[in-house]
Amino acid sequence: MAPTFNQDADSLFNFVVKDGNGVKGLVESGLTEVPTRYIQPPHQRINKQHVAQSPENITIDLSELDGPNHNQVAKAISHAAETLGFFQVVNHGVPLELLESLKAAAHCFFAQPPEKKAAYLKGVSPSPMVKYGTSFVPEKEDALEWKDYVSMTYTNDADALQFWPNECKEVALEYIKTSTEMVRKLLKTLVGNLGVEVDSSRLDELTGLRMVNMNFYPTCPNPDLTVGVGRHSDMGTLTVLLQDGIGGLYVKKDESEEWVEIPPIHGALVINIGDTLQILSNGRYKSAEHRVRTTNTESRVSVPIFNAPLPSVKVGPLAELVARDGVARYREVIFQEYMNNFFAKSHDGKKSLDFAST
Ligand SMILES: O=C(O)CCC(=O)C(=O)O
Repeated sequence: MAPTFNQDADSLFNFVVKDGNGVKGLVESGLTEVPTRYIQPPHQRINKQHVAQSPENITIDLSELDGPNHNQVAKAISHAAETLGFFQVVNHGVPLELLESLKAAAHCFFAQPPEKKAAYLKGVSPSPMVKYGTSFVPEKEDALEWKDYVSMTYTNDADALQFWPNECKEVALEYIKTSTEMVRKLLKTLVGNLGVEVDSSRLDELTGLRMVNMNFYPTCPNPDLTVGVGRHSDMGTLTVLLQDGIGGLYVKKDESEEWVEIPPIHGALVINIGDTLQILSNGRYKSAEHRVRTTNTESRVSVPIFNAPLPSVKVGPLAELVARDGVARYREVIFQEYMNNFFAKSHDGKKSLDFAST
């Protein structure tokens, strides 16, 4: 008979979080309905029927940035960053076979027995740069997210090859390497369209911290009651995200309660603006509030790279923009402190930006 965890919240928490069985272990224990701890309050649930269509939901051919349509494409990128904060790119320079290998590697990592994955739990992982876990900050959340993940922070190739899990290290490293050029190009375009000059070493600082996650969303018996990831914006500069064909990624239209689905497009990568770029641009570019629905059909995987400033970097609105706008909409923050605040709280829309408010 399937275990029931509802009567004993501690045993559920220990099984899923502390012992590292994850949501996947919970599903495999044979449950037929989600435990209470996973039930979201009504305002956080994702109703598939209430999804808007949006003309801002666009796909950009990045190869055109190097051709005669440069200005037009650069404008489209900036427009997307000013409105939805999300867009998709094709001809991005990351080989399509690598995208397939990344999805396969994610499945391969999570298919392992729990004890293999638990070797990367916080506190026992062989490196602080690798962490396996579930939900976002389970200790702080009233309702847990229906997601397991492994997170790999890049320091150098040798560390990645030594410490990252065998099932995914080579492809994850290749993903970072082949996407770096695209991220620089996008950031240069976005900053350039603000009419500000930023030198190459500053661009390096602003994207010097790179974290690849492999997210695994097991099938869920009650998608209407749960979330894969709750509403949040990303803390960094630009996120590059590979999603599989299952769907369920939603982004909030600015200043409204309307949500738009980012449809899976084979071979495309999703780009979204993070809080750092919103701060740097003095509010002109919008970090995108997004969330993920669960499904009861198939397990979903996604593989984001979070490109963020180096921890010691000071992040504040660009001086030229403050002079032009006549106001600094954010204060300057040390990115390590921004990050500490981000990871100390459960997902709550764009509240993370309050840390930099003036
Ligand atoms: O899985 C996705 O599509 C989005 C993942 C995400 O938002 C995150 O990992 O922060």
